[in-house]
Amino acid sequence: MKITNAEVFIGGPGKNYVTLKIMTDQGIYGVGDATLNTRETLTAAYLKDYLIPCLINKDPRNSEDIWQYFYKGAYFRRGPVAMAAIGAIDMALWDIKGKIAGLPVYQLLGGKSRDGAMVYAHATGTDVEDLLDTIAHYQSKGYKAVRVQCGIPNMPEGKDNIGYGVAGKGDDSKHFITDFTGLPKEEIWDSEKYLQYMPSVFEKIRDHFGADLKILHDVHHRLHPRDAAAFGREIEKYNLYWLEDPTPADDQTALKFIRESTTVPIAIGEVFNSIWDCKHMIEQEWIDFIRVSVTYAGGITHVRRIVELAALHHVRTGFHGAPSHSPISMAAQAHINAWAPNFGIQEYLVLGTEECDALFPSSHEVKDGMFYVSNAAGLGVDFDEKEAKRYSYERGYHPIVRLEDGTLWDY
Ligand code: CS2
Ligand code: MG
Repeated sequence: MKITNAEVFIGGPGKNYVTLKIMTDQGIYGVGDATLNTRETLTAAYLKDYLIPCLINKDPRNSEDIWQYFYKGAYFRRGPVAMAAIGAIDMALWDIKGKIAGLPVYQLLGGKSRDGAMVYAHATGTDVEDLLDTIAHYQSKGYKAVRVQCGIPNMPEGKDNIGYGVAGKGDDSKHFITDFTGLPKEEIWDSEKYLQYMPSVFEKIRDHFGADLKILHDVHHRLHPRDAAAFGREIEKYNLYWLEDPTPADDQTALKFIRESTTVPIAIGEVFNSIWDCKHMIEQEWIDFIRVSVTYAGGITHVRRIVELAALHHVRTGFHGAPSHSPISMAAQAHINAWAPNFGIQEYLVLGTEECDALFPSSHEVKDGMFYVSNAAGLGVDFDEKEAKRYSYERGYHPIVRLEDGTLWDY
């Protein structure tokens, strides 16, 4: 069996999805997602200019060797661009493997360890009342877990009028905005205002919804280790499911101090792209959840390796699932989630607009806050090239964060 051709498409409804399609001489094809949010053309170029020419005539069944070929063969290894490109190829090869076998990918990984995988929704409020309404909305739809983000009173808005955590009801687009209208927007951050206010938000959520709701919160890399440690200690009584990205993710040892100071569960890793970015913190057992994704961390082959390491150290999965992931990588993650003995939870934002469903027809199902993986052969998601013609690339940026005096801060 041979790979005959591979093509890259960019675009989607409100997104620059980077979709790879690998064709074979037996008519079977596979699809992969290389969407590196706000740097999408780079993964497309990496695939088109460097990887695809080497793929032609390779046997698609040798997914491990192909992974090693592109990882070791680059010499300058790792980094989000290379790993997202390799990841897309890897997803497509697992898709092909499943289609050859006539089995869903989770069967090739070791079968199902659970029927449905718990997902969490994003609940964001301009203020606490708004947030409580949004949580109630998700609860009524059957969600057992929500990530809660709230506008902080008196947080300066900055010149572009963006305040931390501020978004319309049930809509997270403003806080984690990808903006397509010019240069990056700027927002202002003030750790003190955040730290003074946020514990009262958790208190109100617990008072309102009781002990069973799983509460997650994302600090988005914005605290110093000492502040994060003190914050974690202060909010222990609200029994969070996790505190995400308390400090910038570059520094693994910052987690040691937080871990030794508080029992708050720590989740990190959405910006990691290799096992080497998280090996130490996993082995030291400084974290509770690993947030890598198949897109940014080299596909199923590499993420499986991270999951296996994590399992040895009581670390559970909590894969990244922001809207920048196309339904292809969400499907690939669903197969790992169905299998992984150390599955924790999956981030899930409703992608299901009619346009998105038409572009990526899929047989996966999300119901009552659970993701039910498809039994179709391969990844269980397709890509409609005719639909893709409706979309084109548009440059977008994440916001820039500054302190009030102008100092540049972590987004
Ligand atoms: C966030 C992301 O989902 C999350 O946990 O941290 O939305 C993040 O802001 C984006 O993925 C950046 O592209
Ligand atoms: Mg996050």
